[in-house]
Parts: sequence; structure tokens; C-alpha cells
Amino acid sequence: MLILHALVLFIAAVAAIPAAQITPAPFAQGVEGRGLLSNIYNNVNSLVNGVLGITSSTTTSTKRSSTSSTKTSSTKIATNTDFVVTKDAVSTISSTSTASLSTALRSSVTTTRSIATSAATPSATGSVCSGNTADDRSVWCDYSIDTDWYSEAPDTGVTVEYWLDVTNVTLAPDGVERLVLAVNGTVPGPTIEANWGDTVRIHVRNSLTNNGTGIHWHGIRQNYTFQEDGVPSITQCPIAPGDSLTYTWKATQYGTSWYHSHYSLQAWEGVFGPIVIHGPATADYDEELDTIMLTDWGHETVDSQYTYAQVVGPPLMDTALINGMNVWEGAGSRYEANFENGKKYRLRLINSAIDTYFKFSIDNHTMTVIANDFVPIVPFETDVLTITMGQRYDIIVEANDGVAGVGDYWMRAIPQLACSNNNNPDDVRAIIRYDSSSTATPSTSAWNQTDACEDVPLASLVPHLSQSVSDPTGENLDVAVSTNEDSLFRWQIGPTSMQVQWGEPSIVKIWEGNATFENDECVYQLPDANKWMYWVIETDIPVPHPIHLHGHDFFILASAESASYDSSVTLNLDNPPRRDVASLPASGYLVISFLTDNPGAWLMHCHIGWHTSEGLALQFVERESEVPALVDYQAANATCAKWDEWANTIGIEEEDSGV
Ligand SMILES: [Cu+2]
Repeated sequence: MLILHALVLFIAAVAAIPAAQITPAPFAQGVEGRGLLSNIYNNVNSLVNGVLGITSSTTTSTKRSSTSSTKTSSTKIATNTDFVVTKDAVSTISSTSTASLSTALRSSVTTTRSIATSAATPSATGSVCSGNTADDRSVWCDYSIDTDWYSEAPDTGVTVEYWLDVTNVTLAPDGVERLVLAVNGTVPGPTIEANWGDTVRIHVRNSLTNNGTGIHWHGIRQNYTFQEDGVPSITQCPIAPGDSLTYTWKATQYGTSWYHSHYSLQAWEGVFGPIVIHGPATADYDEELDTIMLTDWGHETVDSQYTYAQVVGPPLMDTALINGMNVWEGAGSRYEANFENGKKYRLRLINSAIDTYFKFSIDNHTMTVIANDFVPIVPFETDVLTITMGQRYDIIVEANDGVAGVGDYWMRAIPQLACSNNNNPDDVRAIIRYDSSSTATPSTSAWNQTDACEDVPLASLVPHLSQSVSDPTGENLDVAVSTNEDSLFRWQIGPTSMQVQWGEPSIVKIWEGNATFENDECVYQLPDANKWMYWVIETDIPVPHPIHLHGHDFFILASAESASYDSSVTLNLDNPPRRDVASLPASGYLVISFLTDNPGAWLMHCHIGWHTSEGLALQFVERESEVPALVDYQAANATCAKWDEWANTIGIEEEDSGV
């Protein structure tokens, strides 16, 4: 009823705005940044993913200006859900300021590594530590799959070093050219690869024209190294255009993850790539196949759709990519991989979408799941695996062409339409071939599955290294949405929607000794060391949210859809699932716990990119008294000084939560 009412209001609002009345203010951030301006539409109070009954062919107009050019474009609303800046507006402007690459193949850019020792360069078979062979993946030099990596890790003495350059380019991942922000010119960016126990040093240069950046190493625990977490407003100022920042952290855990920008919606313009930390495993396999990154994708930039997201809800994504590739209307190409019959392959799945729950599968092949996020689990088998934003699963697939004998099979990532808005859900595919010379289009059929936005059942996710939670202290955090004074959606976890300032990172405020945090900085102080905390995250809105915590793996004590939490709910304290992203079910609850064993300022947020920007975040300031001694103030201040100088010159406006 509320939605219907809101739709009527919205239709009236859109219809009532003659094009001439829309006169946006100058657009300070230029072509890469926000597209439509925020304050030109009237309030609607609909929930996300609501379908709008806008009359077909309704036309509105908007003007966007950058420091170098001004462009006016008309947007004709052709469907019930599209309401975006036309592609013409984006591509015309981008052509004045971008380099051009013809394809988005990852192989087109070589990553430079400074260390050439064999120990730092994992082989295709993964035998980088004595004893770790295809017949026994559980051992790792003097360590093993049984090592408690929270308290000890190898010290290889090796530093692997990478140089990442964030640029604006024109790419055509699915054959359709558009403005993309990319790392070293590709989507995904290069894989950061290291061995368990290595030190990883990454030099990030911001070669963007009109935006800051900051790279977050998702899932990396950053134990006592919070300043390397890469979150503008929390652990650093954004890196200004032309400036560089070096991040250094130790790979204390092993498995699969990814890095991405934590500056506005930049990650979902293409600033992301895989992280692979080699280590032991809970099941044996013959070879590593590849990382498999699943990314929803549009032919418009996400920044140009941000106003739509704030007024209406998440926009319709055109399609999705597997490892930065897909086809669209005869153009583009699919990711392909080759299997040899009888071999077992390890694949590393990563969901890097802005707002898509995927179900992943390979026709006629089952998979054995061996890790969730950075936590090895007791292996389980499945045909279809749900993966939500920010999550990773390591899987082993046994090549068995004999099941169907056709030689060519579809690999599928199916957007779950129950909560993900996608226009091409049946054609997000890659190809597995048993004969690498084959060019045949597979004719295989998908496994039976139902469209639903549920996490993998908790009972399936049993950590191999058993850990338990003792006597936790709890607090409730409600997830809700409202509109702000500009009639834009603002989400919250806890009492207030987050609003933090790019130029005033929490750790610098703490170092300076005058850290009085405002309510909308959403700070939860955790002063006591080594105390178990638990958080009941609850929502009465029928939208699931993938909740991600920085600086910790959390323990999932309970979770249910369409249910409310009360004291009768049994909390599972005995080796519960442990990871760094879990889904808060629609109209339900998620209870997570962690130990305060890592001083710092740690973000916890929804990994739907729109929602992060709309404030669905909080920060745990953990053991504040220990933080100043761990801050490299000179380094932090150097980044902030350059940021301030640039931001003041260009007059940049922060149109989102600051994270
Ligand atoms: Cu969310």
C-alpha cells in the first residue's frame, strides 16, 4: 500500500517537472563522479526494487557539467524502471579525457612483481610448500590446515610487491563500450597473489582525473595494522589525483578474496580485482583453475544512476560479467576454461557485484565447497551455490565429461531476481571445454534451482578449525530506511545513517586526541580487550543485506528469514560458521559475534554498494586507547594534506555516506 502510494506520488512528481525547470547546480566532480544531481526530484517513499508505473516515453531533462565541459541530455523513459543519463552523455564526455583499450581481457596487462624467487611465485599445481601435493593439500611447510591462524602464521620473510594504477578508460567488457574506472587498465584488475605468511606491499597511484580513491583489501584481518585497511573517512583520507599511497600488510590467513575501492561507488565502475593467498586446503585437488569473479554490470555508469538509486531504489542492471567478460547482442566474448577429464580443479569464486545475489553452477558438474571467505570448512557437495556480494567460496570441481559426454558445458551465474534487478539473468555464462580447440556453443541444461536470495544454509558451513564463542555481551542493531531532508533514501544500522567526512579519518582524529564523534559517525566504542561481543542485526523490511565486517572474521550465532529475534532464539556458540560476509535475511535477523582482539576503527556495512553510499554502515572503535601508538601520523597526514589541497581547489562535494 505504501509502495503504491509512493508510486503515484513519483509519477506525479516526474510528470509535473517540465524539462525547463530542472536546473542543477554545477557538477564539481566531473565525468567520473555523480551524474544526476540529488535535489531535483520530489520525495518517494517506496522500498528498493519497487516497480514504477511511469508512463512510457515520459521525457525529463538534466544538465551535467564537469570542469571541462557541460552537457545537457534528455532522458526518455522507455521502460518502467530505466531512469538514467543517456549513454550518449557519458560517452561523449568520456571521450575527451580517457585513454582507449579495445578489450577488457585481463591478460592484456602484466603485473610487475619485484620478487622473482620461486617461493613467491606459486606454480600452476600449487606445490609451493613441501608436502603440499595433489594427494595431500592439508600440509603447508611447517604448518598445516590445523594451524590456528588467528594466533600464528608462517613468516616467509618474502615481500611481494605490486603497483596498481587507478585510471579512467573506455572498455567494452561485454562488447559495449563505456567509461570504466579500472586498475591497470583491466576489469577485473590484476590478481594480488602471495603465499601464506608473506608480507604484501602494494603501491596505489590515483591517475583518475576527478576523483579520490582508496583501496580496501577485503577480508584481510589487518591485525594491528588498521591503517592499511584502505577506507576513506575511517582509516585514511582519499588519495588525491596524482598522489600515491603504499599499503603493507601480512597475509596471516589464506584463501580467496578481492580488493576494491572504498571511495563512493568507484568499486562498481571497475576498481576491483582478486586476492589469492596460497595455503593448505581441506580437500585435495590436482590444479588451480582460476579466480571466478562475478560482477553485475550496466551500460551506464553506476554514478550516473546514483540519483535514481537514492530516489527510487537500485536501478536495473543490464547484465553481469564472469571474469570481466560476457556477450551482448552478438558482441563481446565469454570467459572459457579447459578441463582435462578426470582431473580435480580448484576454482575461487568471488562476488564483486554492487547488488546481485548469484547462484553459481556448472552444468552436469557438482562442486565440493572447501572454504567460505578466508575460512576453510569441512567439505560439502552441491550442484548450485548461492554467493552474495563480498562473499567468496573456494570449490573443487571434478572434470567428468563422461556424465554427458558432450565436451562443452555452460558455467552459469544466475542473478536472483527475488532481490536483484537484472535485465539479462539467463545469459550470464562462461564455457568449460574438454577440447580446447572446440568452438561449439554448449547445449547443456542448468541444474534445477529456485530463484531465492538466501545464504548457504548455516549447517553446511562448518569451520575445519573449530572455535567457540564464550559468554558474549550483546546489543541490538536495527536496519531501516528513511528519507533525508533532500528526500533521498538513507539506510541505517543502529540509530542513525552514517555520514563521515573523507578529509577527517577516524584514526587521525583519535591520534590527534580530540576524538569526539558525532552521532552520525555511528561509532560503537569497544574499550575492553579480548571480550566477546555479539550483535543482533534485525530488519522488518523484506530486503536481504550482505553484512560485511572489517578487521575480523565474525561468528554467525543465529539467522532466520521472516522472523524476529527474541530471547527464545538459541545462539550457536559451538564452532558456528565463521566468515566476514553473511546475509541478513529479508524481514529477519542475523546474530554475529567477534572477539575484541584487534585495535582499530573497523567499518561494518551492507555490501550492496548503493546501501553503503546511502549510509548503511557503522564503525567499531576497538580499544581506542591503543590506537594512537599504532598510527603512522606522518603518512596519514601526507595523504590528507594532498587531499585537502586538491579537494579545496576543485570544491568537491561529498554526496554520500563518506564510505
Ligand atoms: Cu543493504
